[in-house]
Amino acid sequence: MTLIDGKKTANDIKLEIAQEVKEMVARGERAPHLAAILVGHDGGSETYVANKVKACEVCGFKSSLLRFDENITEEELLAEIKKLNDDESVDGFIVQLPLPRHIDEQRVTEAIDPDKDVDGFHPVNVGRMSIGLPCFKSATPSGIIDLLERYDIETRGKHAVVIGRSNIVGKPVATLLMQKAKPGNCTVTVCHSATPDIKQLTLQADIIIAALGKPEFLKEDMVKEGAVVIDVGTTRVPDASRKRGFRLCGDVDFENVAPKCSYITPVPGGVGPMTICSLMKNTLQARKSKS
Ligand code: BQF
Repeated sequence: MTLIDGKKTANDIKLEIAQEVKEMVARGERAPHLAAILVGHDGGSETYVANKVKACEVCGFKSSLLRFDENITEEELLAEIKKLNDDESVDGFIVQLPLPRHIDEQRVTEAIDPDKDVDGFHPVNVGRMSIGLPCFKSATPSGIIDLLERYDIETRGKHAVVIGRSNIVGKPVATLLMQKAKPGNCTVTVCHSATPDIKQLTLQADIIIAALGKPEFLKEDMVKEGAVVIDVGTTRVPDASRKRGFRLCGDVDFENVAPKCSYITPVPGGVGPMTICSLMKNTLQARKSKS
């Protein structure tokens, strides 16, 4: 069993990006600039945005964090997005999700200029990705593909089973895995809450992507010997023995599943750091496409 070290891989990629930025700046070019909009004070969102700001520092990017009260109206938020769309000093920006219930996330996402949509959530980027055109790829799926590539994991002709069909992970990772490009060329099955017998399907999988958001859902009796298991779950589970009062829990029963796997990602330190890293890659790409 090989443990896939997402933290190290992400750090390696960030150092490659930092080197490239250093060379850009030495040539007299402006460093990439990522802006982030954070609404309210959700604990998870605070952490995620802090991770993104920190990654910008490591990569030599400029970052701007724009905080708004959770009572901001949808119209006010849309106006802030327009400002960032029009601000030539900003290469790319994200709106940290989830948003408060009174704001329509889809409307917000569609207000972002697709050329600055470094999360890759705008329908234009989703559509371009689905037909294999250049675009900003959704960060988590793109991080998963990078891990498969960096660990030289064969995907061609393999059966990948994706559990979960969200617009930000399940659907786009299924899209990338089925594409003819490398790594890809998988036969892909997508399971979800209406799938009658998920175990019957995961037992046939060479590669399992667990992205349903249910702690320790994937058990050892659902996994074929030698499978590759990618855990996308990041649920906060109460844990009094931790100083923060919780621990991050994946969608895989790691302790029991890991011995059966050829490769497996841990939580934390697996897919999560790669998600942040993909955002940095997209921001660098946004900067370069404008020069
Ligand atoms: C790690 C996210 C659900 C909903 C909205 C490193 C992150 C997480 C874990 C992180 C996530 C999850 C992010 C680890 C960003 C991934 O060491 O295992 C980094 O910051 N993520 C997000 O921005 O929005 C989410 C999950």
